[in-house]
Formats: sequence, structure tokens, C-alpha cells
Amino acid sequence: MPFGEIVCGSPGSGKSTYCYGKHQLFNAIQRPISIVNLDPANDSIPYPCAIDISDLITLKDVMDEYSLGPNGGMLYCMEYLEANYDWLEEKLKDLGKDAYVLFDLPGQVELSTNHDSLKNIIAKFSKSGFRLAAVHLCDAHYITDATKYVSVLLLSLRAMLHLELPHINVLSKVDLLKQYGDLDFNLDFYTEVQDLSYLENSLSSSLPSKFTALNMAMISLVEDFSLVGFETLAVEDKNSMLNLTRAIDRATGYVFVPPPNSKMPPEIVNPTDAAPDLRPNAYSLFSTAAGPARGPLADVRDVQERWIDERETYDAFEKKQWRQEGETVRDELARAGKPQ
Ligand SMILES: Nc1nc2c(ncn2[C@@H]2O[C@H](COP(=O)(O)OP(=O)(O)OP(=O)(O)O)[C@@H](O)[C@H]2O)c(=O)[nH]1
Ligand SMILES: [Mg+2]
Repeated sequence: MPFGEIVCGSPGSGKSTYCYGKHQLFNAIQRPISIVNLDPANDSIPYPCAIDISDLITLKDVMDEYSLGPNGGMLYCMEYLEANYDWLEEKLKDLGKDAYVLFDLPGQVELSTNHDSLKNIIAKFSKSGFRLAAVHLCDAHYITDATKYVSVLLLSLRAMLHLELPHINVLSKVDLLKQYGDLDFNLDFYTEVQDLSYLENSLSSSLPSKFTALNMAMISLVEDFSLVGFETLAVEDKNSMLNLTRAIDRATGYVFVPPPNSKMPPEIVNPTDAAPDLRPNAYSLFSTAAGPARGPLADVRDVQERWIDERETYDAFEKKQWRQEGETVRDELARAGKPQ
């Protein structure tokens, strides 16, 4: 059964970079992955592309031929893809029944909030057997301002209701948060979306009172649905990528069984050295996969410590580790008489 992720989110939220990062991570752990570029304006694709919508249609051709602007042209491209779904279906079949496919979408938010083509295409994926999750990236910069955070909450809720898939919202680029100054609350306040009434002070200090009331009304709408929450992502950080991968696997029900004799990074499976409660139970792989997340940066308070409170200390520590690893490799090469 093929599995996959619909990677969506606003322009520049980090979708293509995330796909590339995931490609590198999955190759390292020998887990299957194929990436489908569904952005017809993506002319500098960073990752190896299994299927590219540009082979079917490009935004530039549509804009030239029909005198459309970039937004109208993008919607046309998606409608064209929906009408020519056979093209995509044939190519997806070639990826095999055990494929794990990332669909890198364009940044136009209306595609995941109110336009029907993407939703119809997703329905066709599901009909052909795909188990999918929507991975909705939001730039973490938005949590630095209460009004922007409210807009992100609404956008995320709207995408969840529209796409009707198992849904993971992600605050991307958390590694940059520290440079935007102090947050009003700890990171877990923004990721857990528990008691948003605390936002009232921040909202009333930056807006006329009538807008504060409107914002508070929207907040209570988000709270009433009680659906929105966020994972975090710093794409260059392996632990961050592994934790997000785990959250997505739990949403889709994917259980990764490594190929026999494969060499795994120590953080993932270490059957001999790990404490018993950290070892996967070969007889209940699914319960292990669906169990509580453990390991580095699994808790959002650790993410806050890593990227906000103690960022310099961690950066210095990692730099030292990399230097030591480099020296070890160099020494080993020298001992083996190989060129460095
Ligand atoms: N520091 C940092 N930068 C990131 C991260 N993820 C993405 N970026 C940067 O954010 C910028 C936008 O990333 P893209 O991957 O092109 O974003 P996108 O969502 O694909 O953009 P569109 O396709 O235009 O909608 C790039 O400069 C990336 O290097 C991250 O986790 N940390
Ligand atoms: Mg992109």
C-alpha cells in the first residue's frame, strides 16, 4: 500500500526544503521515498524529482497563452492536472505499491483552503490506495506577533477542514525564532493551542478595541473546534526531522521496518544498548510506533531550550562534536594510508 504526504503551506514556508531534507534523511536510513513536484512554477527544484508537473504543464506557458496572472495561472494548472489525472496516475503506478511519496505543492493557500482541484486530486489518490497525511507548514516567525498567530491558527483550521486528511500542522524554521526577539509565552503555548484567552493582552496592546473583540471571537472559534496544534521543525536538525517523521507516521499508520542488516543511526534503533523501554518490540511494532514520542527534542520544552533559551551553548557543543568527528575520520583515513 503506498503512503505519502501532501506538503502544503504558505509561500516560502519551507515546503521544498523540507522535501529535500526528508529525501536526505530517508536515504540515510534506507527508507523508501519519492518526491513529486506539483508546483508548476518550481524552476529550481532542490531534490531529485520522481515526477514533475512541469512535464505536463508550466505556469509560464499558461500565463503566456491565456494572459493570466500568476495566481489565476496557478489555479488553471491545478484544474488542468485534475482533468489530466491519468497522466499522474500512470507515473505514480510506476513508483510501485510500496512507495512513500511526498507531494510538494505550490504556496498558493487557496489550493488547500477553498479551491476544489487539490481536494479532488487527493480524493483520487485515496481511491487508488494511497494512505496520506497533510503536512501543513507555517513559518514560525508568525508566532512572534499575536495577530499573525491568530491568522495562522485560522489558516491551519481552514486547511484541516478543507483537505479532510489526517493533518499535521508544523511551525517551520524554529531555528530562526531567537533572532526575532523574545516571545510573549513559552513555545508550548503556541504549539499546544490550549488557552488562547491569554492572547487578549497582546492583542489589545497592538489593535483598536473593536479588532481585539473580533480577534477574540475568532480565537474562541479555533478553541471550539479544538483541532489545531503544531509540531516544530528545524529542517537541518536530524532530531527535529525524526520527531516530525514519527508524528506523521502515527497519523498515517506507517510502520517502517528497516531492511535486514541495515546500519541504522544510533538514535533510531539500537536493540543491544538501549534501555528496554526505548527498544522497539518486534512483536508489537505498531504499538511501539504509535507509542509516546521519546528521544532528543521529542518534547517541545526541549525544542525551546535548543533553539531559543540555550541556542549558543548547543551550537557550540554541536560544532565541537562535528570537529571531533571530522578529526576521527581524518585519523582513520591517515591510518589506512588513504588520501584525506
Ligand atoms: N533557517 C531555516 N531556513 C529554512 C528552513 N526551511 C526552509 N528554509 C528557508 O526558507 C526559504 C524558503 O524555502 P522553500 O523550501 O523554497 O519554501 P517553499 O515553501 O517551497 O516556497 P514556495 O514553493 O515558493 O511556496 C529558503 O531560503 C530555505 O532555505 C528551516 O527549517 N530553517
Ligand atoms: Mg517550493
